[in-house]
Amino acid sequence: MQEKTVPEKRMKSSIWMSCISSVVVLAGCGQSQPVAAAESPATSSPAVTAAVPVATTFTSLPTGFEACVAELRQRSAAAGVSAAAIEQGFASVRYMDSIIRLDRAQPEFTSGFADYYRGRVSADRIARGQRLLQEHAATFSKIEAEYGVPAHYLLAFWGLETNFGGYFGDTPILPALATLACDGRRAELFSGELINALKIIDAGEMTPERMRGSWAGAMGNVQFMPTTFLKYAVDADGDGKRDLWGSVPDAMASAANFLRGLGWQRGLRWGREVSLPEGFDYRQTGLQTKKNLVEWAELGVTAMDRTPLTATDIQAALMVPTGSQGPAFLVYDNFNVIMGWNRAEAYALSVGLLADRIAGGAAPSRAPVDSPRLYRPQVIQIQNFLNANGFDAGTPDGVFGPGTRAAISRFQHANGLVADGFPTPAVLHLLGAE
Ligand SMILES: [Ca+2]
Repeated sequence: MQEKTVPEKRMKSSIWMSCISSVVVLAGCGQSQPVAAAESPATSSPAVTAAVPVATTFTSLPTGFEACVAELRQRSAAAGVSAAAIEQGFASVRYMDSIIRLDRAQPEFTSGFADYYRGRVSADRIARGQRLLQEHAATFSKIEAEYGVPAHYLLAFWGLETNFGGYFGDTPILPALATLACDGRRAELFSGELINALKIIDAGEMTPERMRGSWAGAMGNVQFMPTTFLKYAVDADGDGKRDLWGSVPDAMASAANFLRGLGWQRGLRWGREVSLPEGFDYRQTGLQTKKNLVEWAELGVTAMDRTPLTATDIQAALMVPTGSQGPAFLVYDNFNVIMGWNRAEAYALSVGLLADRIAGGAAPSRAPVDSPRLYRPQVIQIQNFLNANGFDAGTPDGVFGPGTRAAISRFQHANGLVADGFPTPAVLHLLGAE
């Protein structure tokens, strides 16, 4: 079994991972909202990552929007933004109530991975990705040679972030970032993003009027935050500007440059579907458990056609996003790179699986299993039950995340059940939450 990026046309099946929990629907959310807000703690926008530090560190901002904005202007000047760009940029800044409402929205319920996957790795999206692969073949070929990231991955990010440029978000970025900076909860993060947005304007790479995107500040075809833009965006079409809105070569090369910066390993895949033996101990699933392929093979993990795994020291984690009845995946280092772009497991698996399909690979052999929609009060009830019975689920927050899943797995094991952490109706019954 090759671990290369070469698409596996022969692969009979493939599939999915373990995060019933990372798919959260925000109450009242409209368009390009974060796909998995509950597991993107830093901010809910996609291309924010801890790997990309904000430009400046601050103490707290004054309360009151006017005073806060005055302070932000001073800090922008201190950070080297020109007076002209400050005037131009702040002319549009106003308090946006709607941003705060979106930022404070609590996830109403947790949806399962099966729903998430079907919505994002659709036949239409695969076909469009394949057409765009042909259309921009020369561009992608140059990008892969330079950055080491194959076209099908870039297309998968592009497809998931904006449906290949179909929607960038129409929120004016500067007022949105100023509002979030002055809201206080993540003042440091968003102040830095605002200043970096002004630097982009100062450099003449975008105007305040055209600088629009998601409500949390993500911009363009691949939804970069301003800090990511400054650090990783590149001018690939040679017009002297880094245009992530209007230039496909710029957007795709920038995405590749970002992934390389996050540690993408040339020539390696994201992961693959695997087959697990009867009686497998599912407590070994989840990103926290890494073993090399030799060790996984010793545990009975095989390729889907039951041939042995390649005996290598490649490190991998095993994911069963919809439990023991759904598909299982071994994920490699490049999967962690995808998680560096967006910390939601469901997102990262969808990127990998969409990439495989765009490259001509088959769908996973086992379909993800549907799971019940879990509402916040119900999840809190489950978390309280687990905590009360010694299966530490952490602080009850109503979000079905990896901690809750792991606690359910321990509960299942203690009760002689398959410890896959998946909340089937039978498991919910035992947890007192049907
Ligand atoms: Ca350009």
